[in-house]
Amino acid sequence: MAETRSVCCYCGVGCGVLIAHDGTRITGVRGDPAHPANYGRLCTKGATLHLTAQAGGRCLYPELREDKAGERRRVSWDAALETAADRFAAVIREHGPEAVGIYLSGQLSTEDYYVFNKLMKGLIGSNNVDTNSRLCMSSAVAGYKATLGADAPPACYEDIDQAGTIFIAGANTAWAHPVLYRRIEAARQANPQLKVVVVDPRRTDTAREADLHLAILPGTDVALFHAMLHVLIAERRIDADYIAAHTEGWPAVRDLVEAYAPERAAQICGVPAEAIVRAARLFATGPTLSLYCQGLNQSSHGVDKNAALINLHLATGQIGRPGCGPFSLTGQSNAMGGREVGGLANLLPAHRDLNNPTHRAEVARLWGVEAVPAKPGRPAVAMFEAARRGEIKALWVVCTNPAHSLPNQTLVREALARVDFLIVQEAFADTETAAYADLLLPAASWGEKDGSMTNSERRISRLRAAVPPPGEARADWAIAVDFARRLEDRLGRDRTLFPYETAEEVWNEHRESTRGRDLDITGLSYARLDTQGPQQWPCPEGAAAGRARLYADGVFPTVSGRARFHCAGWQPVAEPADAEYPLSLTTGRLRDQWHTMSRTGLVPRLWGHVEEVMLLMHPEDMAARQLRDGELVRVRSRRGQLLVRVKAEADQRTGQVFLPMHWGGRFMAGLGTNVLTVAACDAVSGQPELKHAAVEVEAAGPMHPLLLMLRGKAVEWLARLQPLLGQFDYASLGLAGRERAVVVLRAASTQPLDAARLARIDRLAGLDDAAVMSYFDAGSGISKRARLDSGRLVAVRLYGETAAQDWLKQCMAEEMDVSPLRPWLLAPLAAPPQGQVASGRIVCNCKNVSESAIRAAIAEGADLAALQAGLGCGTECGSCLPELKRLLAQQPVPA
Ligand SMILES: Nc1nc2c(c(=O)[nH]1)N[C@H]1C(S)=C(S)[C@@H](COP(=O)(O)OP(=O)(O)OC[C@H]3O[C@@H](n4cnc5c(=O)[nH]c(N)nc54)[C@H](O)[C@@H]3O)O[C@H]1N2
Ligand SMILES: Nc1nc2c(c(=O)[nH]1)N[C@H]1C(S)=C(S)[C@@H](COP(=O)(O)OP(=O)(O)OC[C@H]3O[C@@H](n4cnc5c(=O)[nH]c(N)nc54)[C@H](O)[C@@H]3O)O[C@H]1N2
Ligand code: SF4
Ligand SMILES: [Mo]
Repeated sequence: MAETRSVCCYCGVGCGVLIAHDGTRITGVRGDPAHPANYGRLCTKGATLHLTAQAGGRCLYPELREDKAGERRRVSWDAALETAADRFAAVIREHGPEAVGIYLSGQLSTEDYYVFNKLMKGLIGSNNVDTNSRLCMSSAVAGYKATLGADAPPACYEDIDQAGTIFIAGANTAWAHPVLYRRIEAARQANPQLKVVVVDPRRTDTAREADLHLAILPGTDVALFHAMLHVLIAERRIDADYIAAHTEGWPAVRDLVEAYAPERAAQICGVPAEAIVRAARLFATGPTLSLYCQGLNQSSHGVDKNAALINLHLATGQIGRPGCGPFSLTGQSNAMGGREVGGLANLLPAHRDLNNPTHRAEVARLWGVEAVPAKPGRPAVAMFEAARRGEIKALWVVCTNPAHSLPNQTLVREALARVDFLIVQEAFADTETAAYADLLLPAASWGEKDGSMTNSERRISRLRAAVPPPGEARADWAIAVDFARRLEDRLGRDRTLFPYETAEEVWNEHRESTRGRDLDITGLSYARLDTQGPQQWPCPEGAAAGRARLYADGVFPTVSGRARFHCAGWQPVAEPADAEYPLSLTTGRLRDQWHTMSRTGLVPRLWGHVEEVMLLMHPEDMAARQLRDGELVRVRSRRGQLLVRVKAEADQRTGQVFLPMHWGGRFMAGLGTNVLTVAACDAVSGQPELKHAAVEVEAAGPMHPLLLMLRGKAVEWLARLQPLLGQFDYASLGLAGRERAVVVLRAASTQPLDAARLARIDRLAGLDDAAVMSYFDAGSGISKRARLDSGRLVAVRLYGETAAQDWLKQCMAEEMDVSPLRPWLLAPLAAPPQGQVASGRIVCNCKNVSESAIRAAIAEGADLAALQAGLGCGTECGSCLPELKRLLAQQPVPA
């Protein structure tokens, strides 16, 4: 057994991990005590990474579909890449370099990113390379550049410990950046004076714990920030010296915010004027560290939102000092690295700009090519729109799942179907996008590849391979290099641009590109990262260490050396709610799932927190529509519709509903959450408004429910049940259990299922022989089946009535001997008569503690310490601490 040091592949916190393995198999994972991002901590997702590595479901071999109507078949790597190079070369020759596109991901390593970017801009000769960071960080990038002059978060994690006010805007840090949130909790304990302000339309776990929560109306952040500046000016809380010495553009902004008196902003934002004033005062008291994420970025005015918040920091001089600064939290593990190498359609390596001729010339010289094309490529949404129009004929999707995550899925699916040649380079086989691939290329993934990633605080960590990749999977950069050399042949060039044999060689070239730039890392090397651990940029040659904070000297990387105030008024969302679609839909993350669930969706215990997709809605909005808690509803937008269960949630404001982003066509019937969302983008950053769409919700009407539960290997059952989803109006696939999985299909249809269809389902589930328990009532149509193996339930199918689903699921998950319960297994009972109670939803994942156990202990007078001591919950990763406190507080929630 051995341990290999690497980093978590999920979020931008960038936690260090120690991967336990035997050289061929990953057996465990723990937080790296020496890593400065987490000092040994991990959240629920990081702590279960080894389970995702063991789950199976991987892409193992290249697969090629010769013609669109046919099936994909296994081919050799050589055949796969020869075909790919032929097809790309043919499109380039016939239709020009702009007829091909590459769509990358912030979860690739810096080295992967570097090679793909060079392949498109240096060899193919267009800039049609973009990434899912367009959906995630592009407004933050543009916001930084518009104000501070460069795309660099100026603060660091240590600032959390030193802040006087933490201003969290549009971020649910408790769920989306949990290990950072643990650090905020620790800072509050150490400093009771520390104040936390949260700006979020929803009362999230993050908002609930704040000293001040501003539940603003969606999309009104700019008005709020301007009003805060208005208050700061009126109360003389600005730093006039800092403004005079280090900024430009102040008079225009000062005049602009005159119109944003708190009383007026209160009307726009839907929060009391006094709350705005209080927020402004806390901001000025400081030192204020702002943490922000998708509530600002995913907006048709995302750049204005980012920049208006940065204005507040400039006006109060709160930047470049300990404990303060505008700190954009990055979403994915290596969104930062992608930005460093310029892996977006409008950027070039080392924070260079495509529209700057000097920058283009520098990059061309560095790469040894004649020129880098001047015309910007297509950003993500536009790339898929072009594909749908037939303008992009060959498309290569790497490490992202656009058939789930892009807005307006109906159009995205049409685009994927229309492309002449689609390459999907994936680690997992069954994603929504992989289904469309003409060529599926198996990628090595977490724990199997070498390279580097940069986290939110500009800290570069090494990714290290613990085990070899499964099957014939290969590292992403190596696949790109192999392809690129073959394309060089076909385009009549020598094989010169891609000489790399190792990730380190790629990284060294990237390092050279940063020389003299704001992110200069010429002082670093793989060897230094290996011996001294993760390092922050910049770290130029000769530097003893990287720089923790930027702009301490008040000099900014702009032409004048001054930071620029950004002057733009508030504007409404792209698709305001109206009479026809009166509700505002927002979408976002759950604590224990990662994006499109290709990884987390395979781990039973990560389903314990939320088992089924739910639309969260305020009880008053439900009452107005005569909806009952838990009933199936139809959510409609101008672009599509979806059937989901509705859940009463007083933490929503009236007029607003929330859907998690995690369910797509693989885990539910239909195209998932993004069938509803709108592709309206920020005019500057190109980032779509995933945080707001106008919808209406209505009862789905009477339905015939079906429940199918199967014990066994999760990936196998998921793959077999997936084709059933489309046969129902509503269907949601999920897992339960802990060591052994129970796969659960919850479905319903408006028309009754005929006997033949039920029989087919029973056959698929192994419930079709004489040995099964069976119940059928011809009058009601209710029919049920169950199979026992040594007294344990291995398969259950209920149709027409599903009252017993929770306790049956519990019996299966716990592999309980149900022989004594035999007479009741198929009865319409919400609980078995012997008082055996289902433990229900799991709150603490690490210690497997259910909500009902926690509630019972609280009823007996337990406080947090007693819960931790008695049940063990909240003692390991801490991700459930906010929820434990919420259950303890139990205060009635005002509407
Ligand atoms: N568990 C988990 N963690 C993750 C991820 C995951 O999939 N799962 N993904 C990672 C990635 S890539 C990202 S980008 C981050 C995202 O991290 P976050 O941005 O923190 O998470 P979200 O849930 O997308 O959205 C944050 C909040 O924005 C609020 N919001 C909506 N509209 C507005 C608005 O107009 N103004 C304001 N102020 N707030 C608004 C929503 O109510 C929501 O609570 O999470 C990262 N971490
Ligand atoms: N409605 C709505 N939609 C959203 C959002 C939202 O808040 N609301 N958020 C947006 C944001 S911020 C983001 S970041 C995107 C995320 O959206 P996606 O990028 O589409 O989501 P992931 O599931 O992370 O996709 C990553 C894919 O890469 C695969 N993979 C994992 N490791 C490797 C590897 O090493 N190599 C390769 N080649 N493949 C690998 C995984 O199996 C997975 O299928 O979603 C966006 N979409
Ligand atoms: S906070 Fe969780 S998901 Fe993010 S890097 Fe750390 S362990 Fe991974
Ligand atoms: Mo993201």
